[in-house]
Amino acid sequence: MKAMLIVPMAWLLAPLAVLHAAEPPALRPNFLLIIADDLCWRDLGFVGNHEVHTPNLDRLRSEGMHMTAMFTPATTCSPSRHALYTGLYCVRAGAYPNHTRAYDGTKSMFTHLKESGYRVALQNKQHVGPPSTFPYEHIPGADDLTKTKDFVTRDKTRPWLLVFASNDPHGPWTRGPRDLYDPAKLTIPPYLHDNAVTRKQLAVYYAEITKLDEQVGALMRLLDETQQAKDTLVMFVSEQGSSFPYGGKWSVYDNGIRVTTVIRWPGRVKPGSSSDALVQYVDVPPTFLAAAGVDPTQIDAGCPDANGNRGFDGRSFLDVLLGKSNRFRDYIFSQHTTVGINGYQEPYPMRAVRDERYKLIRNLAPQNTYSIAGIHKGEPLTSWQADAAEDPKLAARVDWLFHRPAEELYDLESDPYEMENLAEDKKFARIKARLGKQLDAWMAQQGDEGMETELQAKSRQGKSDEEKPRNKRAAKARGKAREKAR
Ligand SMILES: [Ca+2]
Repeated sequence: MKAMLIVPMAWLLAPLAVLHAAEPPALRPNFLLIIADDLCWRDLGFVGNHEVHTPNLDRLRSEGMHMTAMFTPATTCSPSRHALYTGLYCVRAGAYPNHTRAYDGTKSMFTHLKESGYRVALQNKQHVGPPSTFPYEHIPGADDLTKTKDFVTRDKTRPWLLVFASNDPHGPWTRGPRDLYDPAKLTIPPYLHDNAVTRKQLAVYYAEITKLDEQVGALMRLLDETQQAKDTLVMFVSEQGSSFPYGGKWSVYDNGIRVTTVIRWPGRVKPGSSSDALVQYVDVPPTFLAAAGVDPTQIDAGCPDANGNRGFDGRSFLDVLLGKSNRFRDYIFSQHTTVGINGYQEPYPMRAVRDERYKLIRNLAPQNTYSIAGIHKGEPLTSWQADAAEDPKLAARVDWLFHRPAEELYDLESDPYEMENLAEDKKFARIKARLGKQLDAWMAQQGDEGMETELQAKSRQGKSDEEKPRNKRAAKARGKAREKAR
């Protein structure tokens, strides 16, 4: 009977604790953020792809909230993760090409939660820098949870943040139970060209999604075993699109930037609930801080925007999670930087803004050819090109991968695969102008100069200045050690 009384009290007290950030809430949750790698948001059982076996993710979804309109502001691994961890859009933080790093001094949710008493760790895939921006303890590998268990049980007096960054289903697709998927029997999504090569690749991609699902199952068992499930907010994100042509990665189409998101938080988030509120990765750190009783509006993100504002670009969507609201953003934004990507030939910068229904894309160098190693070379594209010799519709679809107009406008409601460009249709001129104004304002706030910014991308790759002296010191120490050994 006593326990029955305590539970409703916790419900009442916790939101108050969030409002009065100075007073720590009675119970601060642990955070387990699980990140897939190159998983198109559509390719999960509970999202509607019933050919992909994801029993553990299906269960997680039934125990939490499915957020159907989360978006990443970038469409490759490294800038997506920087935005997800820092709460800052990519250009402002300096982390906009692939294999990038934030400006020195930028802070992340690892910094902020650590400062408020959390223990913080990241398991497996990193792809962020500089190290001082991301002060986590690194746990290598994704398949062995021995060190994970040690981390989550080591100190019961302090809550923890663990980011579990899987490598699955990032290509090459070599892992997972392939026997589950017969290429001949698969349904080919309408945005892919159906041939034997596509089928074979889709089967091994699906197997690797099931591998990811097994990792999720193991993590959930670990929380159960260590009796931390009820105290832990679990968030799963699909990261960004798959590496199939039109699978979305390296593009700002919805397949690339839309993110399947599930949040389980026992006692706080209603099991089996859904929200279609527009949210972005940059909103995740403020939300975690709010859930931990820290006021995210008082945070110094460590890196100013073009107006000198030092707060997050994102805001807390805690009210959406708690079922108090289903409206959040009016617009989401994304960018893609080609310079510095493996095998890129010419700059091909993209910018996009989307509301609930429409998306405007600007390709800032439409006179160039978009060509990178990932989608424009090798299979399945070579087989698509061969088939296109006798299929004009497919030929046009293949050509679109390389050449796009300066502007693209889509009605996502009637055209969810973004195949009918309305940018030149006068009926949509007002919608295009409204979205264009939002995009201009976002780029200005970010200090994004379009092509200029694209051309500076390489200066945002590699090691930071902060790391270089450390390397020099290490090299000097190694030299001394060698001398001594002689
Ligand atoms: Ca990725």
